Amino acid sequence: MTGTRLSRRALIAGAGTAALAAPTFAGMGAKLGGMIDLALPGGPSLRPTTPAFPGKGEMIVQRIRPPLLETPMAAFREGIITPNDRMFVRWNWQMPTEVKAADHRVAVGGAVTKAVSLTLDDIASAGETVSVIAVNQCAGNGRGLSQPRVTGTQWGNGAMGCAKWTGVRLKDVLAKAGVAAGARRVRFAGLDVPLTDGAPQFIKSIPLDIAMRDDVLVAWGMNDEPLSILHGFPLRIVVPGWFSTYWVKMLATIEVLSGEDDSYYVADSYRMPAQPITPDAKDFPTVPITTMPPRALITSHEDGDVVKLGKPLVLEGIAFGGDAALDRVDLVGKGWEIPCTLGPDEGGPYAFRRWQVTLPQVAGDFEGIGVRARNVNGAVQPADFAWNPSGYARNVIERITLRAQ
Ligand SMILES: Nc1nc2c(c(=O)[nH]1)N[C@H]1C(S)=C(S)[C@@H](COP(=O)(O)O)O[C@H]1N2
Ligand SMILES: [Mo]
Repeated sequence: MTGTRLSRRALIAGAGTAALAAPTFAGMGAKLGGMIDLALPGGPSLRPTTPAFPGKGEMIVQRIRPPLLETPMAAFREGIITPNDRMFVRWNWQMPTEVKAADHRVAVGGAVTKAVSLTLDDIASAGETVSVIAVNQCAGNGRGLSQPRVTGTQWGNGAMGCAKWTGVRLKDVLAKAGVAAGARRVRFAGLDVPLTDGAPQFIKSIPLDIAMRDDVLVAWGMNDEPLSILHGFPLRIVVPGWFSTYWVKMLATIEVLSGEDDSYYVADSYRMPAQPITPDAKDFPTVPITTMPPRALITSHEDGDVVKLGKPLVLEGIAFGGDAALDRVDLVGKGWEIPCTLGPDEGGPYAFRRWQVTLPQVAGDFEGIGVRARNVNGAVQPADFAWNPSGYARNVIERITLRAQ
């Protein structure tokens, strides 16, 4: 983590009212950019793209309201930081489209010594301002590639991005209320509420030891700009190494729990089979989605691209270690593998890192090649996809075929 210029003053000064004129399909009609093919094997694969969302460049539209916007893979071709106008967007329920910074409060309560209601100024002055570069990845990233097909947003691999997050440590905010003895978990709620009567609010909790980590933040900055409404203005939780379902946006409530969390999005949803299962399995034990496994993707080429016979071939892409630093990336084919060269470690253990490999001479087609990341804990991407009913935590080696001509 490093110090930053997006300081407390910037938070207060920059944070007036954030408002979002959310586009509708009708209003957006003229602005629809093009169509993009996500190459999803099990269903409709074409999606419209649009630059119509405020603060966003050309994004893949999975849903307008609540917004689900996917990052085009082209955004991952340069650098390790995903620009704010390309970061994917995901809301379970429609969020408020206007938030006044001056009126915003974060209630800290539950198993605490003294419940408090904090202004943005209180939060910003709760401790040292820190930044961490970390991958923000939806647990369902790549779900649309599952076979057999699964339910949920049919994402390609663009429900992820890497940004620099700036804020204060969650533990310093918790200290304002004082965590009571016997506390077990810390739960977060945002300003968004369900659209349907009786539907559960999107609230999520993490174990206390994770909440107390030095790099778990209550963040207001994303790539040196205040969070936009779409990304959770004015504050969001950042848990590096964990899937971003826990990175609650528009943070309004922090609740310390002295027992287990039986709320819907922890106890019933966002869960994986405890052991590998087959698609016909019923009534299997489940565990919550938590940390991210390592992943690598080729960004220089797409499936079906033509490469020059007899010439050298340079392949490039991004990788990340998940909940531990990246250790290595290998290019793998059928029965062979070649180590890739990692780019400089620019962002630390939770960031994207670039990789590259040069093949001296193209001698023919490359059938089903892919890249395989391993992290320093020894976690390595599997060759076979561990199917699960929600397509969570996909990290199978993604393969493409290149034609030589
Ligand atoms: N308040 C709130 N926070 C939320 C969500 C939500 O629906 N409401 N969705 C979560 C999920 S599932 C994801 S993948 C990330 C997406 O973060 P982003 O939109 O900034 O990319 O936000 C998380 N935080
Ligand atoms: Mo998500």
